[in-house]
Amino acid sequence: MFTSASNFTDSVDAVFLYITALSLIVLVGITITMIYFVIRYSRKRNPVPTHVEENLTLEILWTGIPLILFLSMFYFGWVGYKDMRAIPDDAMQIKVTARMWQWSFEYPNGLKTDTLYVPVNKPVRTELRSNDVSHAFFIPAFRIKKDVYPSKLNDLWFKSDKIGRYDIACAEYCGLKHSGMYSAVYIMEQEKFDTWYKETSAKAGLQATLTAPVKK
Ligand SMILES: [Cu+2]
Repeated sequence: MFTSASNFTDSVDAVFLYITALSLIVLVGITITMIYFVIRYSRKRNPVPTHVEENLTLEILWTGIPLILFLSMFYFGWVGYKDMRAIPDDAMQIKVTARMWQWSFEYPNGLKTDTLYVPVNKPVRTELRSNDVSHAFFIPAFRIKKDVYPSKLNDLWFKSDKIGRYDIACAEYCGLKHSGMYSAVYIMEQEKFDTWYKETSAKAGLQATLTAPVKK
């Protein structure tokens, strides 16, 4: 589960583990306290009810501690999210188009593919558009996901240092064959990518350039 396949994997997994661990601690803590109270303050042991006065210290503590814990979850999530929004200027630009029920990718020179091929260790910025309904671009191994709308342009970036093939899924229910809306991203050695890009572009009658004007 915890394999590092992109620049975001470690931070997302860390936040995930942190939230799970904290939730478990809180769950166990509350359950133990509850069981203790049920036994300690049962009617059998306390036939006469006591009137309980307010306790300001206790109230501040049980408000303050959970607040700090929950805000810390937010903080770590926010830090990771900020990195996801800081798109490097030298990122390779790929236009991603979603439609029921497939993905298509367009390289800066106009080359179109149904599978994504990118070089290893290269930042990639994907521009996400939909031709019909709402979809979501999801690469589970990279821990990145973003909604894809017909009316609004979204973008997302990643960098992978692990050669391999990774699933691209649609993570927003988009109709009958939503569950089959898969593609893949291949992370390739730079030279292999260059060769692939040159050959595939040539077949499509295109020049193998990666320097089309950046549109933001
Ligand atoms: Cu979809």
